[in-house]
Amino acid sequence: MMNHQTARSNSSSPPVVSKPTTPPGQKQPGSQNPSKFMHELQNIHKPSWTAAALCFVSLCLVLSCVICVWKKCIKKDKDKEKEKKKGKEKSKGDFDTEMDGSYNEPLKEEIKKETALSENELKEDEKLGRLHFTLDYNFTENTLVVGVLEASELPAMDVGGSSDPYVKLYLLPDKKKRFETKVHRKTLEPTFNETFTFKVPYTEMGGRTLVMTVYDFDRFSKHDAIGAVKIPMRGVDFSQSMQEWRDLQKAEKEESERLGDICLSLRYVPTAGKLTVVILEAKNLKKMDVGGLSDPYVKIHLMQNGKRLKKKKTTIKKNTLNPYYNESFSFEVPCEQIEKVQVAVTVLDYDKIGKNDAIGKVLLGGNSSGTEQRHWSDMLANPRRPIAQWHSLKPEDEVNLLISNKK
Ligand SMILES: *[C@@H]1O[C@H](CO)[C@@H](O)[C@H](O)[C@H]1NC(C)=O
Ligand SMILES: *[C@@H]1O[C@H](CO)[C@@H](O)[C@H](O)[C@H]1NC(C)=O
Ligand SMILES: *[C@@H]1O[C@H](CO)[C@@H](O)[C@H](O)[C@H]1NC(C)=O
Ligand SMILES: *[C@@H]1O[C@H](CO)[C@@H](O)[C@H](O)[C@H]1NC(C)=O
Ligand SMILES: [Ca+2]
Repeated sequence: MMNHQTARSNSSSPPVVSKPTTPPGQKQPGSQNPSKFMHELQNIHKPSWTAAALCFVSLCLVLSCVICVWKKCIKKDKDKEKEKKKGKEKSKGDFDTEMDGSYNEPLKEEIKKETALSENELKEDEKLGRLHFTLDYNFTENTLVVGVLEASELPAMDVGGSSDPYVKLYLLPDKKKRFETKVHRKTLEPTFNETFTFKVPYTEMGGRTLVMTVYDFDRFSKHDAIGAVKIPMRGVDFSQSMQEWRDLQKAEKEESERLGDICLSLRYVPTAGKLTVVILEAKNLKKMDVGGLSDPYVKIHLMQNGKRLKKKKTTIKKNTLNPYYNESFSFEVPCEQIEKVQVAVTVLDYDKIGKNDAIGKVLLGGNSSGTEQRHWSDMLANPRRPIAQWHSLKPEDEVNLLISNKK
């Protein structure tokens, strides 16, 4: 915005300066006139000179007025153009949603939010940093390959003047297949250097939008979204690989389906070969019962190679979406095994009749991703000490897909 304005005023100022300089130099009266007439001539010329000067000053005034009005007109026109463009984008978005019937409602919501946000951005003009990434389409494998390289100039989200950034990415309208980079501690210039592949037929690429959101990791609260980059795939030329820096735009606070959050602590004592999981509490759980709140309880599975080794569960908390448990579970895991196991934590809604529905799930372990991996490695780095952390619940089938990939 700023550059735009300065550029405009620079280009329009030269005419104001250059025009006034031409008239004065030309009006030199001839010095060869007979001396008799000189006096009279000078008498006549004197008033005409002042008149000329007056003329000139008023001309300048008129000119500057004209320029002023002209500039305002141009600005209005440009604003109109901007609005027109925005309108076009809006209608394009609406068209998008009509293409994929099943995702109509959520997408429309999102587009509305997006346009509302972009209007806010114009006003606020916040600096959220930039993201460096690559895009490739592999025509033999039918995969979109996204390289998340690095971020730069990220804002500080923590009290200490730093952030703990990581990136989540998915390919709209499919929100189930999600990837996360590792968390990088206390940096505003993280180098991620990770690649992720989405299997999508080329014919479907036009309707997809890649969303990469940079988050600040926090152990004890919900992770803040720093900003996001959204790239509609229809505009990308896949005949060559693309590498680009993009400014992060303000991200929606809740980009995923809200299932709720769970707080648990992990503790490992290597000498005793004991892994302890304390389920502390959950909050903002998704409402599963039609006629009221949920009756949540938590199942904990110790897993290896996709197989369930042990199973434990908490008590059922009746009629609440914010249950408090503080229940502790221990597993025997020898030192040489700890790198090979995983802990799956599932929050379910108890139903007297029928099957209990899973509200959401998280998977912790060496091979888990993002914040879950962070929690696990913090536990291993601090033997004997319980380490508590909040996690956002993920859809059960998304986590199960992760588990089955590890078989
Ligand atoms: C596509 O993927 C295959 C297998 O990973 C690889 O051998 C090939 O070089 C890739 N092609 C391109 C254009 O990247
Ligand atoms: C990024 O990863 C590639 C392959 O893993 C490696 O060759 C390269 O040195 C890495 N770059 C940085 C800056 O870490
Ligand atoms: C949680 O449980 C532990 C062990 O049973 C107990 O010592 C602790 O006081 C409990 N914490 C709270 C906040 O209730
Ligand atoms: C972690 O992933 C690697 C490579 O995909 C695999 O060899 C290893 O068995 C996995 N470990 C666990 C605990 O799943
Ligand atoms: Ca943080």
